[in-house]
Amino acid sequence: MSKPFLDVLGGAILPTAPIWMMRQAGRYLPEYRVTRQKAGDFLNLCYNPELATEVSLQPIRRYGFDAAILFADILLIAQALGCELWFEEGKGPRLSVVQNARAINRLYASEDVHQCLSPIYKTLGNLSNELPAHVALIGFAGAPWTVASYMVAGQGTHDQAPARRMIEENPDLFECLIARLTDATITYLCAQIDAGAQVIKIFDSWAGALNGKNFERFVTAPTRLIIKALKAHDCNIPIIVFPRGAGRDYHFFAHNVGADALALDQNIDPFWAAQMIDKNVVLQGNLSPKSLILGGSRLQNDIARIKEAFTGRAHIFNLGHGVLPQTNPGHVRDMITYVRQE
Ligand code: 1CP
Repeated sequence: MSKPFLDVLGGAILPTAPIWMMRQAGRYLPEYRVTRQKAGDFLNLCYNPELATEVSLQPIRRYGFDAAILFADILLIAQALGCELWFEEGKGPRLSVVQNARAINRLYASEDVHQCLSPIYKTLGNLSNELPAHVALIGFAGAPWTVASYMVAGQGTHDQAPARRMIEENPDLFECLIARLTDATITYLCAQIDAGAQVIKIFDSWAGALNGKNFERFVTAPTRLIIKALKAHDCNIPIIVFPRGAGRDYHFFAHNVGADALALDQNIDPFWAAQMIDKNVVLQGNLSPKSLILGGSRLQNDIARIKEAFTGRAHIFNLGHGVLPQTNPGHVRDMITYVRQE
């Protein structure tokens, strides 16, 4: 059976775009909250293949999305490299900081990440067996820059100032950290492909915090290396990149890194993207998560504008960023109806 999501990634233009949502398995769903409670905490949920499979399947069962995404987190790789990682309720991730050569040298070798991450591969194997035939399976990782920015700060920040300071003070040392993450991410993503991931998405959620030479060196170059290695591992694996906030750097990014598809954040005008971005690049996005919270005519109008902009292009419907916990699950159903209405 064909999978519309994979067909579009191969360049097909369908009458209605395939749909999934960033963070579609998450706290806006009551069934997710029940399973998360059963797991005890978020990390236990990520490392429990049975429960992680269950939460990935929940939005597929409820809404019939065209793709399921592995349930995990971009920061697990830091833990697999030997950093401490925990999630503070209501506050977000916390990590032991990596800010000097000693801390970088202490990180484990790439091949050793499997020891920590093997439950993730098991989740992908379960999902491959359990997903309906028309639904594609997405594996993912954070891009080295975004993951490094959390490792240097020890937590999320609004402006990535600690990592940017490290770049200013010691760019070569920062590059060592990026190189270690690039290697580990390649190892991790190749194993995800072997375990059943049919598409890989690389989240560079903080790409917008760098520009110019630093954007090329720490955002574009490592992602290009990762994609080259993944294509060498499996020449058919489609790759989606998400350089959130990259603004005008969006324009050539997919081409510069060799990606098949570009996920657009909600600050990119869809008409600009449709016109400026090479037709060979599949576009994904880019409804604002706030529009999904508001619902009603705002939601309907925003979706109509996205559909109009991407008419005649290979397009995957998605949000510009993750679905927010306060989202009404009914609005998600409305979104799907509006997208599929011809
Ligand atoms: O309390 C909970 O249940 C935890 C909330 C949560 C969830 C559901 C976190 C904490 N991570 C996740 C899962 C997750 N994270 C997925 C798989 C589920 C799905 O998409 O359906 C994915 C792909 C991610 C990716 C992720 N984690 C990103 C990149 C995408 C983005 O949102 O920009 C980032 C930056 C993270 C870090 C992270 N993990 C969790 C939080 C709250 C954050 C952001 C922290 C911060 O910057 O303050």
